[in-house]
Amino acid sequence: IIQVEDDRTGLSIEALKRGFLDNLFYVQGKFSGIATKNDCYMALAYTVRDRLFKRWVDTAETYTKNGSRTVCYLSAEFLMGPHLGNNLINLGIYDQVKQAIEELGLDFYELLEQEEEPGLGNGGLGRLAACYLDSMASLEIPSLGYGIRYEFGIFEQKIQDGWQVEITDKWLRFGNPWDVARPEWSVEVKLGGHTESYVDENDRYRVRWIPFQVVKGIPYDTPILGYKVNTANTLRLWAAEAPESFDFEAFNSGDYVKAVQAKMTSENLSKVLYPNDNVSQGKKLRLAQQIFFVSCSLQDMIRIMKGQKIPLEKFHEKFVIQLNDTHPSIAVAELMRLLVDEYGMEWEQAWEITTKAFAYTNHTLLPEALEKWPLGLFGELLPRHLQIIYEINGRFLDDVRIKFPDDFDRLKRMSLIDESGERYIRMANLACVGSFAINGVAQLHTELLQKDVLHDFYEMYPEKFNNKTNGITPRRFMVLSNPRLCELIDSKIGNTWIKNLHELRQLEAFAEDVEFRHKFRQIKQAIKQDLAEYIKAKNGIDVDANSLFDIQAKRFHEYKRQHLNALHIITLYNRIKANPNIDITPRTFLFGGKAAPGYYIAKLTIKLINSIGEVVNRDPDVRGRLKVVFLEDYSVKFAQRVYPAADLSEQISTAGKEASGTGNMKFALNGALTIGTLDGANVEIREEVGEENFFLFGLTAEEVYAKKAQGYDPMYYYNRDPELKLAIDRISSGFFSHGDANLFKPLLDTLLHRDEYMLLADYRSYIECQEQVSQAYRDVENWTRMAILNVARMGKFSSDRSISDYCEDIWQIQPVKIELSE
Ligand code: 26M
Repeated sequence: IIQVEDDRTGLSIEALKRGFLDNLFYVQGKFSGIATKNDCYMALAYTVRDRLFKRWVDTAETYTKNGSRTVCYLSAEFLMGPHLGNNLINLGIYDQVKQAIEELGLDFYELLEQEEEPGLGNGGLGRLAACYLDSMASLEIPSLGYGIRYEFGIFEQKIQDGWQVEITDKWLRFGNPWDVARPEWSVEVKLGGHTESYVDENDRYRVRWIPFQVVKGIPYDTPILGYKVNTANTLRLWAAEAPESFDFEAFNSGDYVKAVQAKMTSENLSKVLYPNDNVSQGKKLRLAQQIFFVSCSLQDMIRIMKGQKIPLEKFHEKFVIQLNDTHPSIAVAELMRLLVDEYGMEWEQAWEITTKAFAYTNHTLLPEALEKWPLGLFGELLPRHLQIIYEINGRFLDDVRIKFPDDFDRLKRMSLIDESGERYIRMANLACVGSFAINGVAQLHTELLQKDVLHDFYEMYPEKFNNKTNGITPRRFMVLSNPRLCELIDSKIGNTWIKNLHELRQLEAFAEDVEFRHKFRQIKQAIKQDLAEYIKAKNGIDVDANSLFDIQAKRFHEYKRQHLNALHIITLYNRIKANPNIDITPRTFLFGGKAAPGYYIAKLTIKLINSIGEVVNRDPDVRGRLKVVFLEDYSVKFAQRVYPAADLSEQISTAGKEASGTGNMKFALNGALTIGTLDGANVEIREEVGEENFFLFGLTAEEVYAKKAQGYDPMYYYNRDPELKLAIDRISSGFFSHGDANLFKPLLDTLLHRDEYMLLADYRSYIECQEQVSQAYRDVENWTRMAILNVARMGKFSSDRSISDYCEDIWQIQPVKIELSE
């Protein structure tokens, strides 16, 4: 018999081509002659999607039949990045598909470029959630990601006259081939209104919530395929709509406009991602978004249990819910409400289940990022949850009193309600009380949580605390983004390192191999050349691919200290101006990242960097030895281009401020050396790669606190370090701002008079360390040796390792193998 491959599932070049042409015809409704690039991208996306569906359906069927224990990862953000390339990698058909597309006379890379990435996150926290989904699927862990299908994701960044300008991200404009709406699993979420008490038929005191508004949540499912396994888990994102039943009344009473308005208010809930990173503003719509996706998700879990005929009493056996920061922590109160009010469970039993179901990850030590909701606002939107929180709090404070008698200050600090002034609900306290596990995201971060931010909770529940150092997926951030380096690695140690990143250790031996070093260098060089061409095309700036590529790519925030990097650039520039013949190592300074639209100092820092670039890039004295380039609209897609091109990774946050960082890991894995402080995961990266392969500078977290306690005065450093003074005076003189001495004043004022993030204290140490970097870069062979050792020793930072640790220590969950049915 002749076996003919199916157009929907076949993996041969011919089947792939037929599948593509079929989808171009039936999905896009076009013939090749008039098909746009986007039509072709869509047809290709559907062709790949077709090949995922068998695995997706079989995975769902297996989990349903087995009633498998499942991790629910609740996150307000999932920063997934483009799906197409990643799915090709995980399916193991990248090369075949590339060939098929090329045989059709199309440019494969151009089609990959077409994808509008779902930018449904701000930065580290959202991207971590995406890496974890990849690892959970790759490790065959039954899991569901739950979040919000924002219509507008993180804004698109344009640079105009050196300033950031925000443009709405209309990522759904051309449709999304990767998700499937499941209106049949829609749920309703109540908002506002008031509560009433009543006595039920069994003489039990009950509460009923009469909402002001009901919003419908519609789930959209995206398959999350693991790497070279059959597991395809689900990312389920909720979109808000008005329920038909609700606008009926207004329609019938003839007030059509009012009815449509009510519809609009409902749809607002999933309209836009809040573009703040590491700061909470206490906006009502944000709280509404949180309860919306949390309630939808919990109701969905209950529906799944019913479908599998598992009694609700076993909720915590069926599901473990990981709270990605406090953003979904209202879930603690919402699960209590569902169990007690809607399913009539006794409080004690409901609390037992709830506190066995939740685990909480903290991602920040910054006080301004800790979520707290004004009590009034909270009660208006969630009157029933407010009562439940009071009840939880009363019982909790009784426990505190028993453990720590007569410690009134402690009670005030630990209360779920801040009553020191205007009253607030403290979401971190709710998350700590309602969870059985609490983790930080790097060793140092977890220690600081225990010592400081969550110290009282650590004393109350030491057994809940644990560390889970972050990780990144090597599939997206190596296999997909750096094929040339992967090919070299594979030629020496095979390709099983992709599933077990520790195997990269075998590369250590090749650090001493001249020929390997040469190839390693050639690859880095070629990638830098590509980026240089991109920069030439986009920014019109010539950059020298032989220069040291010094890159800082991350959100703009004062604690991340992009302006310290800027002070270094100015210092080098000043040295050249003082002595144009000075011998310096040529460098290209690249910056990428967005500032929160309302964060003035961060936006001014972007303007400063662009202004420095304007002067430095064209000053003939510089002779092209320094270039400063701002890379517009940094995104996951763009990040994949940037990491492989770096020689030097800037990880220069004030010690004690960056919880972990994950960009630091992506750079090092791609063979960049790090200049960094002892902050977040830098500490562990340095431990792994060896101190001789890491450029360390700056105060330690302890020294930062000690200095603050002594009464830190930035002027002390300004007055004593002539080079520092000169650098700052260059800015304040208006030299970089066409003579305008006022432009950067707000930035300089914070530096000279408060310097919350201690740039001036770390300046000299940073400059000296950068000099070591410049010297080291001149020793080409040794630099390459160090870079190879960085790659070889990054095994710990695979998100597979992080996820295995979560599974063992927190989730108590095992892999489930998926066999494909006939
Ligand atoms: C909160 C309230 C209202 C609107 C937005 C927010 C909000 C959004 C994102 C707050 C924080 C957000 O992200 C914080 C974040 O990305 N933290 C980073 O998490 C990474 C993953 O653990 C760490 O590596 C970074 O160090 C940490 O800064």
